[in-house]
Amino acid sequence: MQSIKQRKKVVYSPGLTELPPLPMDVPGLKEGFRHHYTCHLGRDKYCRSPRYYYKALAFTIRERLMERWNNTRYAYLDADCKHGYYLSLEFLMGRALGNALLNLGITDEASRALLELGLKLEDLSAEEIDAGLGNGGLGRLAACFLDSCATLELPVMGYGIRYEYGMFRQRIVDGRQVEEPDHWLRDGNPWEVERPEYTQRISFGGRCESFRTESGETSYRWADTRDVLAVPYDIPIPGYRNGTVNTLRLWKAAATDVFDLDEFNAGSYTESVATKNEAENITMVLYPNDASENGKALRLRQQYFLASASLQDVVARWKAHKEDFADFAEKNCFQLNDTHPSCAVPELMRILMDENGLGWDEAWGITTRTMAYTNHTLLPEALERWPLPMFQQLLPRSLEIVLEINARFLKEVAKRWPGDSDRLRRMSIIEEGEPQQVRMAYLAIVGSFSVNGVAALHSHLLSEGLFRDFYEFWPEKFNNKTNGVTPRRWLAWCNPGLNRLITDTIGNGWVADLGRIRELAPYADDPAFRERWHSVKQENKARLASLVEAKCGVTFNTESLFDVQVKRIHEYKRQLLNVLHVIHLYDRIKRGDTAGWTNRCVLIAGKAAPGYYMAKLIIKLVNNVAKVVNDDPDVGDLLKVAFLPNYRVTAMEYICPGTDLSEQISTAGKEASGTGNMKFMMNGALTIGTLDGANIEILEEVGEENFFRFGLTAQEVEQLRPNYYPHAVIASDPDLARVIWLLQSGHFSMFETGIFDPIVQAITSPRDPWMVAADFRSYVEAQKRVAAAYHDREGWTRKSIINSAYSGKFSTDRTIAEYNEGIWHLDRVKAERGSQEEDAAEHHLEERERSFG
Ligand code: 26Q
Repeated sequence: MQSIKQRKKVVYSPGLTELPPLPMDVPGLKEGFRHHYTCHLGRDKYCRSPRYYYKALAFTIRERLMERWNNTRYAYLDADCKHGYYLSLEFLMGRALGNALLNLGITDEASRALLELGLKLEDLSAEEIDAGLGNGGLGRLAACFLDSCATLELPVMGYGIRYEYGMFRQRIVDGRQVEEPDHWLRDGNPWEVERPEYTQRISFGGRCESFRTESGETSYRWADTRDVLAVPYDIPIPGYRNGTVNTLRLWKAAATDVFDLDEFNAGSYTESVATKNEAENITMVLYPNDASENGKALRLRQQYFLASASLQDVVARWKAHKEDFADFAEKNCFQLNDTHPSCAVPELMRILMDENGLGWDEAWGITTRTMAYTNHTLLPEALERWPLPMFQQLLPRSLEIVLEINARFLKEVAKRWPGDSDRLRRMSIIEEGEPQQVRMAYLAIVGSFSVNGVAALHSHLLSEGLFRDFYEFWPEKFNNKTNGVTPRRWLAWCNPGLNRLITDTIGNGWVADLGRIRELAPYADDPAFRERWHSVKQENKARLASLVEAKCGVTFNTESLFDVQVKRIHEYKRQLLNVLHVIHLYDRIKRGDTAGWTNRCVLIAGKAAPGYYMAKLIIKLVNNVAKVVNDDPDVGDLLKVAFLPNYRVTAMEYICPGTDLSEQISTAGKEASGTGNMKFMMNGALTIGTLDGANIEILEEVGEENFFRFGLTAQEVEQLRPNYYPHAVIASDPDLARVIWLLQSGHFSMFETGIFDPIVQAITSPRDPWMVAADFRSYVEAQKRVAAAYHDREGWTRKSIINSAYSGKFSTDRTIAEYNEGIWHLDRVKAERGSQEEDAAEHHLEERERSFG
């Protein structure tokens, strides 16, 4: 056993960095603003550009984060605490300004300071471009997690990639999606701090050599590599009014210096510059697919780049303070956000063995006690696989290690199930075939001590289905962590009207302890409270309606039911089922079947992966149906349809507060969790949904009478599959038959004959994996219950209040507390508080200690 090692002594000069705290009041903020506007940005009284107003405010806030950021770092260092690292190819952060103001507790002060300068906070806020460094759910979850880690005072750092181009911007031309590059850094990013002093060197290519060490052991060397530099950019992550500011570290690729380039290029200048380009390409663009795009070498480069840079960074910091790796696993934990960063498993092995001289067993012990893997998908086709030859070429040393991991692992499996060669084939990290493939999920499972799904049903289906063999081998590794969303951004910030009403009613404790929002439940029976709740919803609907008017030219009447489905466009999410219902409503209107009608505004938004033909066709269909419906004078206010372009974090901040009905209608067993469903619920929308993902848990919280459930269960879906005949379903349902007929007859494609044939084919195919037709009747009946319920305004408002009141479970504070209790085991570390935090925080923290331990 090794003895307890002392921390190395660090020498620093406090005099260099000690400053008086910056004022957080109105005069202080005004002063800061003027200083940055004139002295820092160099603008004068004649420049009246909102962009510079925004920048001046951003810098004013940023410097107030800085002192807390340093204090937090010092607190973590002093505590010598265990750290968590969230490794993710995506962080869908959205805007930072409002979040920083809210979490610092100076929204009102900033607002007033600006008013006194003749400016409006909302106008400045609108200047900020979203940091769209993610596709959807998985990326936004990472962002919500960071907010909760900082709020819970957990020493967790995010590691990601600083993509030059984030998620593409979507425009709609002739009803079709057109992608445009998102050059979000063009005007600079006031929220990042470049830290070239922590640059790491990342190797690619080359070959492996073995050699004898002086002590006579075999060791390995990775030679003739092509190297790239990883330069970190740090982004502050403020906790909610607690003085904590954590770090999101994003890596940018840069070429190594020119001398190195000359080696490869035999002194050729132009070749040299081209190589520089190749290096910098690694972090140029986010892959815009939310299901794995297999076989793109650049994507594998990105993944290894992130894993290697982050691990080297952590190990370098470790070695600055510690003599050896004896308690590395007790002090560090890496959470892998899906398999995307799972190169981290062989990479940590390589760093420990090849660069630090540890033996296999010791390195493997450390690796498998520090890695934890979260799965986000149930679709087998979305599991990441890399062709072995590509892996070999790009990461020869990693592959060697993966093969050794696999050989040792399969030996254990064979011991447990002797002679079961089929099981070995099924469980092998290497899939046989032409070419062989590396199964990244299996690598992640074998290399981790924890494997979790993101909702109860999802985790259950992982153990029973996708990862059954592994569950049988290691049942203790498998666990569930139901997703959440941060109530700071997704209620307190995005819905100021509701924030005020809730806070007036039960105080503001709910913001940092969402369980307490349950105290609203009794007020559902109070008519005066319901009236206030309803009028907040109406204001939010008006705000959403103006957005729709401005971006789509469609007029939404706020007296109508606002029926919303916003998420990535995917067949399994069944935007098609929504459209079929819209066509059915249109058909009813045209037939005059409108007795007891509820006026409805249907809003759909979302991006399609650029290469996903059917998803793009669905967007076209939504737009064509919208055009026919909205232009038909017979329809009027009975039904409106709009497709809102360029859905993103900021769009959702306007959409969820103004929504009455949240569409969560995926084929049961396909949506791992969903998180949009939680944002809507918090903001008082009712859900129409299948028993899928976290919908099930939402239903459990609110009860059947406050949720519109429909459709086959996951089990029924699989039972029906072999005997599914959509033609028979259509033949026995005249409403569906008419809808299909309208589609086929070209009613929505007058001058574009046959463009929707592939959609009709998909729906009518017995092999339709998403079984759209199977759930049509049940969906339409559920929508009838929705329409009837909306007629009863008091009843609806009651249900709306109940939905918010029972949304406490879906705070990422609860999710993160569970990650920490079940997986990370980090101690909370309090950072020094400023005066601003003092009053607000003490109160919340005590409350939270009681609920989360
Ligand atoms: C992989 C390899 C190559 C290129 C792209 C990808 C890739 C990128 C993003 C694969 C998947 C994603 C994103 C997946 C995702 O967002 N999944 C969602 O995660 C949410 C958070 O857990 C869940 O709520 C959703 O149910 C799930 O669909």
